[in-house]
Amino acid sequence: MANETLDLEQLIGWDGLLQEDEKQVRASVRRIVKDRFMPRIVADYEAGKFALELVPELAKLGLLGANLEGYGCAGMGSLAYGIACHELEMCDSGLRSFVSVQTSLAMFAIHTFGSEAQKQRWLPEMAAGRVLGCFGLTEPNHGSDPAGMETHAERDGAGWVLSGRKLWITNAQVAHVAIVWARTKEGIRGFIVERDMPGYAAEEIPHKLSMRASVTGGLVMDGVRVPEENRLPEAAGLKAPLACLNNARFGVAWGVLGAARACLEIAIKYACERTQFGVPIAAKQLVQLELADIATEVVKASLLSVHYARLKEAGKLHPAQTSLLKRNNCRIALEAARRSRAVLGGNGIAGDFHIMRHAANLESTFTYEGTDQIHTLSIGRALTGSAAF
Ligand code: TGC
Ligand code: FAD
Repeated sequence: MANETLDLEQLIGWDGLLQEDEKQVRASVRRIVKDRFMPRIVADYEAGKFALELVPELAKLGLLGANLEGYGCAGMGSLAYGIACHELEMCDSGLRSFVSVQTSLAMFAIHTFGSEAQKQRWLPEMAAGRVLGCFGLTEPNHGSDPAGMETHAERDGAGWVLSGRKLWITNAQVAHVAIVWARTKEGIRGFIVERDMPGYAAEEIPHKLSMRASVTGGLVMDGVRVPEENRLPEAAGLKAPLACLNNARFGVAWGVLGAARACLEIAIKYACERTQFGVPIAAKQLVQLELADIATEVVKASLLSVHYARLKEAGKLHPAQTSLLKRNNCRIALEAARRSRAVLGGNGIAGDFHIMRHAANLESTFTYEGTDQIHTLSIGRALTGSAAF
């Protein structure tokens, strides 16, 4: 008992919390991450490259559209999907982002707001990874406040003409289809824009210093003619894209705990091996304080995530609870990365030790899918009934 060690999974008590199918998802995603993604992530990150050629392997595991039913999707529960996001982000936030956007934003939008013909046409191909999607809500002048969007669509005979710009769009340059949100005379509507439609282009955002192993770009729509059959018929108003975001924010909240866990595990290993003043630094009380604080926050956040996942599975998770989870987990993950990095001293900034990469990525997770401040205000609105945006 005296010197028995417990790892983070044991501290959380995962095995008592997960059902058999959830443990299987954890094991299969962990394996592909270890065998296929981890060996290349340092080089990919430096090169600013996403491992596009491995997408079929993600699809084979049922990770694309994982939590959707039918149309070739795996129909996983929310907790299984959360665990998958957690394991992916143990490697890199960009890897989880790819799956999040394909699953929770692009496919979810079609699954929830699309016609039967749209679902039949796109979802099986997207689940197989043969068609990639992106989600265009943010614009150069409208991020936190998408209600002000300038992208607009005008009716033209049997179809629409779409013009405007979207910015900071994950998967933009690799997407075959973009879910584009645009203002119309009837209010905000969603469109499936295909990449070969004249007037549509995706542009790379150069010089990114975060999420370097993820594809991020801008969308340009210059009089793109989109047929009526590409409009999402069930999407009316801003609440449609915001409903997609609930789903995606849940995946981010689970994912960032994977990054936090990776950082903590690296810091523990390093502290046990690194000797200063004649003993491993792990034997120093101030180092143990760092590790204990990080572990405590990750354990608490994991337990909250499990509870909220069960509520989500029961259809009872309120958007304010999703805001609370996203905000809390992104905060503690960023703090975990910073404090873990310090445990490694100078080595903490070296790519081979991974933590600095996680820290840089986690800055993006703090901002995207609703900034920390926006979620603070969403919780505040839920508590007080007063919107302070
Ligand atoms: P507000 O008046 O509050 O709401 C308008 C309508 O929407 C409804 N609604 C929601 N519905 C479902 N889920 C939610 N979370 C909802 N929040 C609001 C609301 O009931 C209302 O419906 P109705 O029927 O009355 O019309 O809207 P607002 O303009 O005041 O804005 C509220 C605010 C600030 C919370 C919202 O604009 C917001 O969430 N802003 C943040 C924008 C954001 O998160 N953008 C993310 C872009 S996508 C992204 O970052 C992907 S990263 C991908 C990756 O790589 O992983
Ligand atoms: P702004 O809204 O201009 O905010 C700037 C600052 O002001 C923030 O700190 C913000 O919290 C603060 N602020 C704004 N309003 C208030 C307020 N009312 N009260 C207090 N503070 C406020 N978008 C997509 O649509 N699709 C994607 O796939 C996508 N992927 C992304 C990938 C990455 C790597 C990144 C970094 C972003 C991505 N985004 C995507 C965009 C992201 O959602 C936005 O960056 C985010 O919503 C914030 O918008 P903004 O950058 O315009 O910042």
